[in-house]
Amino acid sequence: MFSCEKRLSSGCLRAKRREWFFNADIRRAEKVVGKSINLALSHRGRTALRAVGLEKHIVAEGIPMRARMIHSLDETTHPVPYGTREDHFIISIDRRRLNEVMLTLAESQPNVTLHFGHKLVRCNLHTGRMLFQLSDNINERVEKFADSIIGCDGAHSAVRDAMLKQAGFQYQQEYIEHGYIELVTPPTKNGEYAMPPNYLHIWPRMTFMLIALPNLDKSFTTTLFMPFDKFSQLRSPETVVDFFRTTFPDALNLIGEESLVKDFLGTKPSSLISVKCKPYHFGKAIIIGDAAHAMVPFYGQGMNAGFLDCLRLDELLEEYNGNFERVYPEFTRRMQINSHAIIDLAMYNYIEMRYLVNTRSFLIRKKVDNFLYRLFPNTWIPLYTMVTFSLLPYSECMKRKKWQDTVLRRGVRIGIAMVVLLAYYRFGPRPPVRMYINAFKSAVKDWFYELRVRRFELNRNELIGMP
Ligand code: EGO
Repeated sequence: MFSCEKRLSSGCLRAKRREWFFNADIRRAEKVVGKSINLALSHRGRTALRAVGLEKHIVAEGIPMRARMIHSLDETTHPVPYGTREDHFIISIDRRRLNEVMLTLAESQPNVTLHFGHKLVRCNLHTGRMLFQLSDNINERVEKFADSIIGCDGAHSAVRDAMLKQAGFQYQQEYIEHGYIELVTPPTKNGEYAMPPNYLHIWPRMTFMLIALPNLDKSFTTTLFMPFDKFSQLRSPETVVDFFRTTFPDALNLIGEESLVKDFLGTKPSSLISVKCKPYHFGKAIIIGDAAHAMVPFYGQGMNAGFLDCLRLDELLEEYNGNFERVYPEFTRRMQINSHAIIDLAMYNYIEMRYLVNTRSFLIRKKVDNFLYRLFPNTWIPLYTMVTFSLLPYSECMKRKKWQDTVLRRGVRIGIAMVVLLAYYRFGPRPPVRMYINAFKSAVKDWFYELRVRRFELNRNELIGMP
């Protein structure tokens, strides 16, 4: 999706003509391949939708998920609430519906034109020239000129490709070893949800992760994350069913063997890519959303971060009276560290979730987090809660999490030291008490010194620019 801005009367943003170009019209697509069917909408995404008057509409078409439902290997389930407040829920929303609503609103704007079947093949960031290939006729090319180009054309952005050739553009991408496929958990024979609907269902199994999000038609979209290696090992109906029987027994019952085998062997697993780059603008062009910061899906923030880009860009355009030359660098300046932070957080989750040894460790982590949150609701906000239910910049969420970790570590060490000290005082030889006190004092001093060093190193690492 690209916007080409044409100033009709300079200065006034509303009067500006905006043209948007799309590869395809998702509303008319048979099936959207290689993209997940549902998306998790949370506070950041909702805030952006609210700004364009779409929040109520979209929320009404989504399904609230108020807790995770953890599925253990022994087929027991454990709900863990997302928060303490009534409004602490995330929303499962259908990608196609979401696009329908947004496209229909965009189309109704007098200054907006949508062009479908236009695939960007080349663009000049400095002249604003864009060359499109038409899907109706592959040999036909269309040329357009714009005052400004907004590239929100996804993880494999063509606008970003043009930036790659610019001196000073930093770029880093990573394909992770996991791929994913989507399976369907159909409604029961009575036409009811096969599992409780208002949950994000998670089957944590170390390197294999299964999640299920509810749909309005009473089915669940069930996504399996697994290393590509493993996908290529499971090539026959028997091995697939066996794998599910030993790894996700309850899910196998709900999906059904026949449909599992059909979906599993009939679809090629999609890959997951993480992209960091800097800056987000060159000449007349800027990139936002996945084009600027594609991330792995293990935080459920990709769409939310993209929508927030739109809101922040719009606010800046307002603030600088539509002056792109000033808006674009400012956008990069403000968004960069936060985009990088959520990319890292998503990647940490990918690693962290894999190394959770079993469902129990997952549960314990979540329960300890929630417990501390109840105890200190203003100071000890779990990372997931900050990221999902607040507008605190992603980099701030990360900083607070680091602080929590340090406090926790310090607390544990002081606790251990106290116990050792008391035991020694009680059972050990008995030199003067003052010696113990001095030893304790210098130990505390050492810890604080170590903390300062670590904080300095953290900051220094953050300062060394690129990712
Ligand atoms: C310890 C345990 C530390 C996406 C668990 C961190 C992500 C991470 C992919 C869930 C929820 C929306 C999602 C939680 C953690 C969507 C999400 C979470 C997945 C996978 C996902 C949670 C679509 C990480 N949010 N989340 O806490 O419930 O915790 F499981 Cl594979």
